[in-house]
Amino acid sequence: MGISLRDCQYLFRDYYTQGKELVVEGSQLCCELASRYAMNQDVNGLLAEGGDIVILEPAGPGVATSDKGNAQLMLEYDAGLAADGYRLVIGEDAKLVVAASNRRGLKYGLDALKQLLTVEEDCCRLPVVTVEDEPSFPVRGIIEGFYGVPWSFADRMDSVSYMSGHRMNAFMYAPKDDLYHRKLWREPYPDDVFTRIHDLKLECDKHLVDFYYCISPGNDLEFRSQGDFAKLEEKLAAMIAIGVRHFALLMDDIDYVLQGDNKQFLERSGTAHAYVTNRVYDYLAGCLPHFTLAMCPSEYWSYWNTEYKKDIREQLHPAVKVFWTGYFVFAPEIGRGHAEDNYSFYGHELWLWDNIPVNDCDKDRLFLDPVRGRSSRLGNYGHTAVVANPMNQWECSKITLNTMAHYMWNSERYMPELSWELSVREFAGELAEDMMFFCRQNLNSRLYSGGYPELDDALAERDLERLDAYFSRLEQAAVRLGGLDNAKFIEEAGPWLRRAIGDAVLWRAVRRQLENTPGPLAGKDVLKCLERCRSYGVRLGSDPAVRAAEALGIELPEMEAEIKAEKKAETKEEDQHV
Ligand code: 14T
Repeated sequence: MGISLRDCQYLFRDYYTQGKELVVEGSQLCCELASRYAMNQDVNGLLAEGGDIVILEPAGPGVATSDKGNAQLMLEYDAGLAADGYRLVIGEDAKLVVAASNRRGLKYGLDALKQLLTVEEDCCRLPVVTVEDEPSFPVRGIIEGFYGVPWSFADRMDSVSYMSGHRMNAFMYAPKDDLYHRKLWREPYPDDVFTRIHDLKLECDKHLVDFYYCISPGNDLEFRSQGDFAKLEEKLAAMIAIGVRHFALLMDDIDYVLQGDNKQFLERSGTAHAYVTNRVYDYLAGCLPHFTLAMCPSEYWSYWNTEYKKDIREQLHPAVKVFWTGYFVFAPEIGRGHAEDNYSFYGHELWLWDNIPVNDCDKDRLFLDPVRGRSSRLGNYGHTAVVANPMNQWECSKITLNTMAHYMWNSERYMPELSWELSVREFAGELAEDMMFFCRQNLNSRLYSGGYPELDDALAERDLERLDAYFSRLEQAAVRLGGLDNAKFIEEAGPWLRRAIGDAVLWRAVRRQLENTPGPLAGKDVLKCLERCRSYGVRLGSDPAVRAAEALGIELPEMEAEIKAEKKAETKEEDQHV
């Protein structure tokens, strides 16, 4: 099925069409390449393998190919276009033009062509259209910056190709619990880990995603120690050697009050953080003609002015970008006021480290809702990057991340509910309705959330029939999603899917108790189902069965007490057997 006009108007910034269609014969779009510039080398490398589009490259200068295409493709350099932006023209005469000012723009233009293409048995259909598109933020992507078990390299590889397919261009490597990133920042990576980082960097190159190496030396750096700087430089040099050109120095979540010699030497932490960052900047400048450096200040979460920010503003090299998360780490809203203020306090380009959908503080929860509450114009208030800090569960992070990708590309047009719908549809295909129901039970507790209306209303009215319907719907969704053709999702979301089913089972026990033995004390059956629910170690955001039981007057034991009570009962039973 082709993409709808509504979706085109949402996903592409300017979409000019008079509703005409181009139909060419053949079950593939075979494009004869009619131009070739330096940045067009390896044009086929720009297309995902095995797609419906083939580009026939000329055999050599002035030599025509023997193959005949069913369309002509012009790839043009247009300096007037923004980085990563493109213009795609699909003409009635089967002449296609993709113009861009960099290779990534060409790729996005060809991706757009692919999205617009409908292939039938014997023909290809394309809208006759001009698309003019460019991003709201030059840097868009993921910062793997959470606590807890870092992603596997397989996750990271997949995230890179996912990003490239969703117009994101940055992967920032900063897992808090990679020992060599933070705790043992002085130590070089062991060979086997380093080889995998190298492979990841190569994967980034292949997908036109910039790899950022981030390091967090702030916990115990001795600012006057030449030895410490040598260690830091050694770490960076190893990355430079494998082609890394983008870096960040992270000073978040450390005790940043200077002590001892550090205090003697630099007096204030803002000065100290500007000092170390500037030294890293100078080191990189001595090694590389082009590079990017960002820093995360310790005060990354506040929106008021401080001496720390003043020191950074006045002393940090102007080319260094400064991360922040919006106010209070998990920002429900990032509006114009806070954005403009913090930009003026830091006085450097701001990079939004958006703590969505990260769940490292809520390990028993999944967050599956769209990003909401970010000003549509952060780009006008000093922001040149937006990166998402995802969940430990990479596959499950795709739902929120896809909505963020829409925001990153076109924040002015961003619509959370529509993005959510598109994201869920892409993720779950035919099971989109079940997936959406499941997502609606797992909202980000730290952000705006409208609550759980399907459940909350029925609970408020103590409407048993509606509750019955809710729990059957939940169970049905969880069972069907267990059959989704996505092993990674089943593995990651498994505990939550099982818990959803457990909640439905618990609800039925509650229902039986209400009918047979009314009274506030939870019966054996209810306790058993509750224990099973708790054994998964996770819960849905809506927490439906527990809330339903409690709303209907059944007292459920706290976890500890319940375990004790159960243990007692078990020993009794065993005693009886003896
Ligand atoms: F640097 C930052 F921008 C940042 O967000 N740092 C950490 C980050 O690694 C973590 O994943 C994220 C979410 O937990 O928040 C920061 O760490 C915190 C923040 C807290 F408010 C750790 C504990 C907190 F209480």
